[in-house]
Amino acid sequence: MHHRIWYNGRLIPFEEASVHVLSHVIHYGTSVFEGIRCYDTERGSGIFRLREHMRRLYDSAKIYRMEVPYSLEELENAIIETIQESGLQSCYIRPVIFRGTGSLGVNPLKNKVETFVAVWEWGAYLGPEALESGVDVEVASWHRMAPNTFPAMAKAGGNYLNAGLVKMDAVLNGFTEGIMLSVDGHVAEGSGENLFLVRDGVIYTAPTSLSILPGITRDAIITIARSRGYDVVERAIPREALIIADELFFTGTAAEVTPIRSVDHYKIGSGSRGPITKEIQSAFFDVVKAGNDPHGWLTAIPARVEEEVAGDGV
Ligand code: PPE
Repeated sequence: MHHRIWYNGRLIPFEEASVHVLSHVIHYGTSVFEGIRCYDTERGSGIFRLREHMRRLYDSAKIYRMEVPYSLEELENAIIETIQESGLQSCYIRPVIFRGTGSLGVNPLKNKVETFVAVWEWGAYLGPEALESGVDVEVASWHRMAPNTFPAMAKAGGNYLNAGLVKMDAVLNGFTEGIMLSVDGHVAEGSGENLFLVRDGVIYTAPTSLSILPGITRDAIITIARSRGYDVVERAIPREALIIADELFFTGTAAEVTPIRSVDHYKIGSGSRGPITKEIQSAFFDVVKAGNDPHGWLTAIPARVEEEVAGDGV
């Protein structure tokens, strides 16, 4: 189903939501964006950590000197309106801020800042079996950017040229995903996911100083794991620690909590979802599926006002 797109302040039909070929973003990848999920929980539709995603979006825009013509609250309302209009109970939400037309050449300062929000249904990111059985991955030959090349804290369109190389190699080599190392060879993250490692009951993940995206699911999983009594350590992880890990799992908005069952054909742990991964995954799904929300992470989608609903049928 093609849902309406919120484009520069208005909800417009899907077919009309196009950009000019001379938009700066087409030539130079000058966009910042978010990926957010709205869940159909047992207590109604709720957006997972909307405020945190919007903060990261506005941080990304600030880093790239983009002046967003809408306040954060206005864009949150635009997202809620787009979901309401779509009629979807659960969806993936993609707000994008990009440099449009204005001038040609690298300097984007004179190019218009444009904004849109799209929503669509998106199932399990790494395949329907992945959440239970785990995925097979490789260590990628392309690394994450060095800290003095691209700002890793910005979720920018151009960053995903690197991610795309990693993903294409992985898929063509018969794997589901690739794990990138940092510029100095430590474990960083997947092409679209953060990574966690379990060894002897302790949970490890890379620090943000290694040019990973500071994932919002990563932060939620750290909170969940600590609240269940686990030690979660953010520190540089050597590549070979992947091989001897008891458990590995990915986290991300799209990937949720996905176990990894092998790396470069090395079996990880028992070769299936490990017990701590399972526990953390269940605790995560208890929030987003059951709607048990001790941390206040869900933003409810209010029902549409009555005249609008009535108006639809007339
Ligand atoms: N690292 C990268 C590189 C990344 O792209 C994501 C999200 C994460 C970590 C996890 O961040 P968070 O979603 O805040 O927990 N990747 C998004 C885009 C996936 C895509 O194919 O596009 C996502 O999961 O929505």
